[in-house]
Amino acid sequence: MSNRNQLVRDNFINFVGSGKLPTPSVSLSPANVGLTDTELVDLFESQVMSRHLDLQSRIMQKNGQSFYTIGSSGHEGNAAYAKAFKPTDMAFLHYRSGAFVIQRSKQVAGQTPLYDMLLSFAASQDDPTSGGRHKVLGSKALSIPPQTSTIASHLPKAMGAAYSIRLAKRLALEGKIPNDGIIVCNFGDASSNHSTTQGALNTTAWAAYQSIHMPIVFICEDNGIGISTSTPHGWIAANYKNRAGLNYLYCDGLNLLDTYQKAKQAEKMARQQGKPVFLHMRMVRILGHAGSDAEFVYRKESDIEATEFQDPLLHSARILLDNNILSAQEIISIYEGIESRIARVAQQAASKLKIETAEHVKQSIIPPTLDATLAAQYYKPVDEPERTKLFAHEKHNISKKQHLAKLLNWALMDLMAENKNMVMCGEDIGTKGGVYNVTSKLCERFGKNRVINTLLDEQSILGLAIGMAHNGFLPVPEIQFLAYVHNAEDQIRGEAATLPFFSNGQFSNPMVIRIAGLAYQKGFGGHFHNDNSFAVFRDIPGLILACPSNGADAVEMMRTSVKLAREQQRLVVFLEPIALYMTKDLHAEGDGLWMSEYVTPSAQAKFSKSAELNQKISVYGKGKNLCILSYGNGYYLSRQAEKILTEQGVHCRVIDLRWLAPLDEQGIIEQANLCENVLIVDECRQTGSISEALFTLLAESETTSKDIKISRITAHDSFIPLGSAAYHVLPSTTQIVEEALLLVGNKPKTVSSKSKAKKGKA
Ligand SMILES: Cc1ncc(C[n+]2csc(CCOP(=O)(O)OP(=O)(O)O)c2C)c(N)n1
Ligand SMILES: [Mg+2]
Repeated sequence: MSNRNQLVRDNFINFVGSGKLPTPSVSLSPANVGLTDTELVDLFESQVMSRHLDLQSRIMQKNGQSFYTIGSSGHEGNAAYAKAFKPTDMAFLHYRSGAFVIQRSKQVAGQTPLYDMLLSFAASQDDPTSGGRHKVLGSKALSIPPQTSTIASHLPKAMGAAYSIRLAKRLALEGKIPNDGIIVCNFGDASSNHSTTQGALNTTAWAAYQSIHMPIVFICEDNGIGISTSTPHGWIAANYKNRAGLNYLYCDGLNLLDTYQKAKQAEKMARQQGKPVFLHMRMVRILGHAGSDAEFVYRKESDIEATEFQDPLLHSARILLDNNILSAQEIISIYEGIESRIARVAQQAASKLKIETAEHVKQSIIPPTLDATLAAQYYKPVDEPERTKLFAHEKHNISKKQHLAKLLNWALMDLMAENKNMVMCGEDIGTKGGVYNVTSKLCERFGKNRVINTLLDEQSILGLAIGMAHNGFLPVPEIQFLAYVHNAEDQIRGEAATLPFFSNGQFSNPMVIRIAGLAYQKGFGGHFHNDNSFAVFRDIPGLILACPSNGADAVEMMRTSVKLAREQQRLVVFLEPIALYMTKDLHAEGDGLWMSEYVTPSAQAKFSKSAELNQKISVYGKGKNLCILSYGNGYYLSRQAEKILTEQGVHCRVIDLRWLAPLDEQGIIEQANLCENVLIVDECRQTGSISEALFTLLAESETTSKDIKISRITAHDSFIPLGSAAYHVLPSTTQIVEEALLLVGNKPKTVSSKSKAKKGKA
């Protein structure tokens, strides 16, 4: 043990032995706050366990047996509020919550928190939380979804989970969180400055301000510092004391009695009145930020010593002594007894198997398929009389061909009717029906509880969806434009996508995230409404990315996406090409070739059961001269090009990739192998676009025919300007024709050299 760790460990024994103990800031007795002597000793034991786990993790790290030493020292007071809440109150936790987890585990039979945490320090595959993938605090039995390292990113989902509790009741659904449950969510003082925290608190307060039931207790564990950066004195109180919609309480987190009392008050306010509480808790940080943190570089030794003297364990010892509950010797023997017990268990934990293969690491990237009965809990096909009512407003249109936006709207109408736990949320999706009418009439049919018009904050929209998914909903959030997902992408990348991985598949947050995007809007809107990059989704393990190019596919693919979420707990991003929403024609005005008839759910089910989970490419044409690989707008342009090429004697097949992650690799290679040439048409930027993956796939695959020539057309590495200038940086039908003719060896007839896009050749 390093000097400082040893010193903190020894100080406790010496100070308790000599009676040199810190002065309490409040004078309370256990009876005042409703705690018995035994309960107080029990809380103290949880604190000591948490402390010795921290010290042990550093011993293990020195021996090469542990790999993550951020601890809870100084924050052990969170044991007291763990006791104030029910173990079924879902808790989204800051990383300094060791004592909380230990205390909560005492409220649930059969728990072994010390062994479990030591297994996680040792990254053993027996670690019951993450299976050895990360040291995370979490437990299915304790209703604690594991949290990753990103500070503040758990607040939006905590807010969403809180909102979902009363929503479940209103919709008569049996949520995973009990109806009278509340949400507990703690975080640090420095984390409170993060925009993610601000967003989640603001959304909570915004809802509460309108008297919406938000049963949540946010606990700011204020130790006055974030790594090396001090929080201005008084900042947290000044900032949150008078915040509209939030109820501020303060407690001395070093004092178990004060903490328990205020936590009980907070609990009551949240549970009985459905009001959100901001519980500000004074803490200290002991043993530095983490094992590797050389605190003396940025703090004076006298400050460090003064902080160490405010050790919450010393404060607890004082309460036990002052109230004649334990003697100094009894306190010390609890301290030493727990220390040696943890050392023994640590040896056992360190000897347990680690993860030994890449396959094993990856096992929980994709969550397990849900038990069929559970998956069907809220699913029921809709009978014809009900559908007739549902579509009464469209009775004159329903049998006519329609464009993508309308068909998708109808598919959502049917899906909402079939899946009672499906809830949509997003900006302007309510009575307005969304910016492009895709959610038109849904709010009217299903009500404001199921089509939630949110405030303007993408992190909150996604957090709301994740939180609802934790409570058994099937959320379909909408991000209004692709460019606006980026300020919230961590909710998808760092939170939703990683949850099964870090929980060894025990937790999941299935959902379908609808995002309107891509370019070609006739020069309108400029870059942020024509964003042509989805690279941000392509490298997220386990995420499914769908992109339909036409209405018929949009209907089938949306049904598949919802089914993937409902039955396989999958996270799906559904990218909708805005420019094709209202497109009706393909080759000439009035030809109506880009419209389709609406296939009813029962008609689709008749095709075959597996067709519903079809994640394959689609193939148009049987030509062998050229295989065009594309998607979205690029596919639409390629279909135009195909007609021109056929007229010039070049016979094509045009592939719509449809599912951009994972790619239907086998289907792509099979089609490519049937042709002499392959042209990839990618409407996204050259760098980071899926054309890179397609080129690599064809180049790397041993099954790709050696004789195929491959070329690609992409957009320029540029943002999209307004007006006709947009088309200078985007692929066009003319370019596709030109490149195709060059590739197959025919001389191009119509070439527009100035709009030639970037391309690569194999
Ligand atoms: C989004 C994000 N930025 C930076 C970090 C690196 N980091 C980890 S902890 C921390 C300080 C957090 O301080 P505070 O919220 O006060 O919690 P404390 O460690 O004091 O309990 C920082 C900057 C991170 N984990 N996440
Ligand atoms: Mg702090």
